[in-house]
Amino acid sequence: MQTKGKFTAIDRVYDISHKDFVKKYQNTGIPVILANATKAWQSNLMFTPEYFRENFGERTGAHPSRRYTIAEMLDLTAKSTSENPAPYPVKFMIKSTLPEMVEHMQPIDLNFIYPNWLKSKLLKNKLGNTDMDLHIGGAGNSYEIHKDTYDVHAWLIQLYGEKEVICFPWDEEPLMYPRSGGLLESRSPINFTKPDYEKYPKFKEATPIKGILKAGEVLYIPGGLWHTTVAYGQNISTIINQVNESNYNQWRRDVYVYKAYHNKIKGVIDYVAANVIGNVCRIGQLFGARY
Ligand SMILES: O=C(O)CCC(=O)C(=O)O
Ligand SMILES: [Fe+2]
Repeated sequence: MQTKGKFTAIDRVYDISHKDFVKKYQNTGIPVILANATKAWQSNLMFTPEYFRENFGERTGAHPSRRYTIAEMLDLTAKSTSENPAPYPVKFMIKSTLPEMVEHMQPIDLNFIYPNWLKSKLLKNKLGNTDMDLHIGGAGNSYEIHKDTYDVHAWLIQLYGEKEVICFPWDEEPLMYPRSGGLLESRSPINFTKPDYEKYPKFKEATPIKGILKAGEVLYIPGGLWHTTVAYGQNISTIINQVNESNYNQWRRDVYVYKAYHNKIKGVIDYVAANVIGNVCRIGQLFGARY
């Protein structure tokens, strides 16, 4: 099943070199589904609900309302419906809360997510999330329409089940009615599955680019692109963020804009830090460092 209406399909590629990916998708800002990408992992389809329940059932993740355990989320998403959806997203942080998973996700960059300056030790998890959010969803769950904080590139890795992924063309930002004020500028008030066209009439003109992301597949979402997801059944996914030369200028600008909204001085300090980090990574790369 898919949301209805006119749309273009997201490219799905089965075999592409890193070089061609960079040329065709990363440097041009086009989203793409890499259908074979998790084959780089030895057991790419091992991350089932049973695996999570047996190994991490009692570990917890955050939702604005309260914390939930993995076992609770597996129960809630198994019986989730569009009328009565499970809470979503509840964020489980893989590296800090489920670190045992990481050894089964090698190479973590899937031989595609590099260079990634967020890996630089200088960042220490600041100025962009370097942990990996794990999301357990169910039928009726939809993420808010948004673009990612700091314009990072995002790699949405589908570990189990499937969900619909929806991106919007670059020039359609005004049709998303971005909220205002710091980070909120990257969030839309529109409910994708039940849009209020009276309140947000321009959203009718949006022309989504969509696809169904299946277990083992990976969606590349270029930084700054508005997107959302819709689930029709139980599914589990994770996200890796990336910054490199291709989105560095946008990332640096956002670091300033978002921080300065709350505190001008903090904005300037972080902007200077972003400059130092960018130049260190750039020079490191010239000398052969692999981020
Ligand atoms: O997993 C999803 O539903 C979407 C996640 C996403 O876009 C994000 O975490 O920024
Ligand atoms: Fe996102």
